[in-house]
Amino acid sequence: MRPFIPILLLSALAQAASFTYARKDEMIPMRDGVRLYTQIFTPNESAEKFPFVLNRTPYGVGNLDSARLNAALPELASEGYIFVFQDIRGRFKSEGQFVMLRQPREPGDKKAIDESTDTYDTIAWLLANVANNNGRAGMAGTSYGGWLTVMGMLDPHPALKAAIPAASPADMWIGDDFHHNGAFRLSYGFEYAYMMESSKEITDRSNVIDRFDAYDWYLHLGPLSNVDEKYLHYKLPTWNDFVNHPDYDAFWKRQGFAPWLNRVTVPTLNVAGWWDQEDFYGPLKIYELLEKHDTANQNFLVVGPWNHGGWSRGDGSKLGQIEFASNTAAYYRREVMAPFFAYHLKGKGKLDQPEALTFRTGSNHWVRHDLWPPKSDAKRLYLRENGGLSFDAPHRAAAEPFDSYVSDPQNPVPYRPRPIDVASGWTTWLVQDQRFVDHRPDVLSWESETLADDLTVSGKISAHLFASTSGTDSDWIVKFIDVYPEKHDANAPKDPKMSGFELMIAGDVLRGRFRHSLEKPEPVAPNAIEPYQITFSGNDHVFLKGHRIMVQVQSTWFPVIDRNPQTFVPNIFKAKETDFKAATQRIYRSAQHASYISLPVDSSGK
Ligand code: PG9
Repeated sequence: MRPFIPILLLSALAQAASFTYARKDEMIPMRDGVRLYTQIFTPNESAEKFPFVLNRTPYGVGNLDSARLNAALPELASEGYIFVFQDIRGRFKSEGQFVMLRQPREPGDKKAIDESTDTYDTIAWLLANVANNNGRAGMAGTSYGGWLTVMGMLDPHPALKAAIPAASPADMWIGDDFHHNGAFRLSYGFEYAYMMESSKEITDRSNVIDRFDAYDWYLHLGPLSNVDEKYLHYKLPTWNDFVNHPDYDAFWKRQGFAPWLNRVTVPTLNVAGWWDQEDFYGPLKIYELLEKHDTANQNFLVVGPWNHGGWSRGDGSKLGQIEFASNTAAYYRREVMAPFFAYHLKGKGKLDQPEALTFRTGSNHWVRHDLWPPKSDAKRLYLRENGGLSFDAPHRAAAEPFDSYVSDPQNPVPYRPRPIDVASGWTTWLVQDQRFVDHRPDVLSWESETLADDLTVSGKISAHLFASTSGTDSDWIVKFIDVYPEKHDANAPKDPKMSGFELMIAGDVLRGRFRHSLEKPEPVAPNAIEPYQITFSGNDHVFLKGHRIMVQVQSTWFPVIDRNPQTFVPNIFKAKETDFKAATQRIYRSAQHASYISLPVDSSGK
């Protein structure tokens, strides 16, 4: 896990600096008297007036100097900005109290503070107290910093003229760091709460995770109630929130952005990575919510082949073993991010920003869209007999065909190969070759014939299962996979080590108890056939000629997702050891109950 990007944007590509920067540290007062620690870097040998670029963080602003700033942010530093880095309330050197993703204040409450008012007050202070500013400010940040950027946009200071929120979470219960469709992201949620709330700074999680294989550690932990009993002792606010809010209640809804993003206040460039292991739902959702109100065409989307923060460091030519044939991250920083700020903050250049710019994986090129998701034809890919996948629907038959497996919470499917080292592997697990579980008896796979032509999928893929469980609750995990050709095939990969590689293009979990309502979980009747649907956030991918398509279904993904006891209990955080039971799962593939994947097929030939 690498849950934080300590500064705004990190880049390995230092380029010649054209400015040196003088640093000044300030304690900036907020409207309630709390003072926030802020480092301000001003270009020091120019008469020109500069805009601010503000980055606010809970991870500590660090200790930059001019040379390191130039090396870390070459594309912006060489242009000349006044860079401002700030510790948010209650973190590191700032005063006040930290609240995890502090909920936005009630509209109209003039006395309340939130991250939006702290941003406003900071910008007001900067304008009044920093010489040579041009009266404009931009904001940028990744993940928590992206979320803080969106908060700054809610009720913005009039000087805020552009925002680049990257990988901002939008809803921690539906699709970002802490839960996915109601299933708890155990390893992330536990470790993050521990690291962030044990002290004002970051606490090392290896203080608690004392086995090298985190899979083993979490399995030995047993039911989630042991987290408080053995380690946290009811002292961490975020863990207490997890336990006290197991369903999609007012707490999670209020923390999510949906009610607040009801106008586009500043030009906004939303940035996301296809293989972001933390917050991929968020940026696409924020773009979608803002887009409904974007009458002045100021809301844009960029998605590249990146993991969490991958746009901000390195060249982006490769992720894990997957190669992209160009320097995608460097391209984004140079051709998209830098011109966006230069145009809006300095009035420089022309803006050539399409509505959505996505890197089409598989064929490896950038595509400009007028609309996201683009118009497409929904095509159904059916789960068929003998582990087949086909665009032809199953025929009607007297018996109900299905495939079956036993899901055992005592032996959950690992989400990445063991040993799961908390210090490495997290950032690339989504591009891990899925062959490591392919033949487990509790992971079912269906595979298409070899594709005779390229198949382009652009937009939202969704999985539609008809399934039953012998238990009374169950998780359904669906992985949608691009299978590379074998080494002797006509279209064999150039690198023989990639032969037969199983690359996950989309994967997610649905906790069965929430199939009808996210607010009110319901038990499942044992062995009853029920429909389950997972809608993935988005893709732009070409399954190349010679490749095959695979779907995998399983019911555990451990420890990234906590174990469903498979026996319905009102609150899984309070389940007992004896509630965890093996269950027999069936995935149906009859004409009456045809399980399929819906694909947004793009035949435009872009
Ligand atoms: N994914 C991290 C996070 C964001 C917001 C809340 C909790 C965690 C991060 O990288 O900042």
